[in-house]
Amino acid sequence: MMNRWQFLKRLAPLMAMMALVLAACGREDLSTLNPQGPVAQQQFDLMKTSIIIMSGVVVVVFAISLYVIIRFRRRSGDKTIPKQVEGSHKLEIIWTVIPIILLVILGVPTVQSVFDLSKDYSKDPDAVKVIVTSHLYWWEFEYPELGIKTAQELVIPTGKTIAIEAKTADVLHSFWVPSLAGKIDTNPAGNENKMFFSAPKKGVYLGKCAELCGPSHGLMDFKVKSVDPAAFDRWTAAIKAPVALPSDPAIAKTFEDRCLSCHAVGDMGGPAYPNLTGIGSRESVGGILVNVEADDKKYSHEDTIYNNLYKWIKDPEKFKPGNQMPDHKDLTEAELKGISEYLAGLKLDYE
Ligand code: HEC
Ligand SMILES: [Cu+2]
Repeated sequence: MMNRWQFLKRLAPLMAMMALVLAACGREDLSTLNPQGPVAQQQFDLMKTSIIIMSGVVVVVFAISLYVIIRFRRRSGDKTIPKQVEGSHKLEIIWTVIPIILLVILGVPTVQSVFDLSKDYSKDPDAVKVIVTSHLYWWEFEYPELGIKTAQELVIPTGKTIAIEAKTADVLHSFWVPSLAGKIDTNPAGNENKMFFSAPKKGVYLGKCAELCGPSHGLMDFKVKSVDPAAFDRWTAAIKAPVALPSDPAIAKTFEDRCLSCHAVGDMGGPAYPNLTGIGSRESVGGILVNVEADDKKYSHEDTIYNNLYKWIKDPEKFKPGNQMPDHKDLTEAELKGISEYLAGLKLDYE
């Protein structure tokens, strides 16, 4: 038989792994433990209430067990049968009533929150309506009342309720912005799920797909960017403004033939793939190639956007295995550079 030490030794790698996994969950912007909006706050409060109650139960039950184990252990030489308490009304009432009280304390705020958080804001004239459509492996955000369709970056005004209608274009995904609200599944077969959230503070919040959907599931990132309401109005105007083709006619031709068959910029191109209008102002390319300045300042923000676009356009498969954009390794260096420069320059002036 395994002795205790061997058992612990076998358990050690598992423990180490769990510690690592939990440490990775501690990423500030991906944590439900650092709520940044009222919906996430309410959910966090509920978690705290249940954890406090459950920890209390654990402490009390363990304390009583320990006491009983020590106090009523069989002492050497003692052959008597202990006093039998089977059918004790007093004990049975105690261990029925206490859990009922605890469940009520837990149940009341839970049910309250369930109703609060399932409110439907889709008809509320003050809410910003957004239809979220998940695709293998990108997110589409449509603002039906504003006539805007964009991808990968959900821009919202601070303080406003955002009424989400979530659906999918293919398989089951789940829309999740941990610091703002819990998950909502995007179900196949045309069914739509609703949720809402708001962000009182300006900021960029990381979102994830929370339902295993394919090889690039873990790379299906998006951002929620909250800006003050005046900046939001500037954004809605800027993203609807007309966009010109690349000024070099050869680059423009390649861009039209090779990219606008799928993508849209301004009022040109197709609606079924990520809309690239304003991509030069986004926080990332493809949700995962983040456009931040390198720490050593070797590259500026501009260079990073350009570099990310260039890398992505040439070989998207390298960054998101199984994604539905073809590679463009056949384009000439001049074409790749020209198109990347053009897209990096598609900026929206709103902040
Ligand atoms: C067959 C359709 C198709 C063609 C043609 C295509 N793309 Fe894409 N593109 C996609 C899809 C699908 C995605 C989303 C990939 C993902 O993230 O899973 C995408 C993503 C992108 C992104 C990232 C978008 C974002 O929101 O971050 C850029 C930039 C892009 N494509 C540029 C181009 C350029 C430039 C061309 C032409 C050289 C091109 N694409 C041709 C389908 C296409
Ligand atoms: Cu997914």
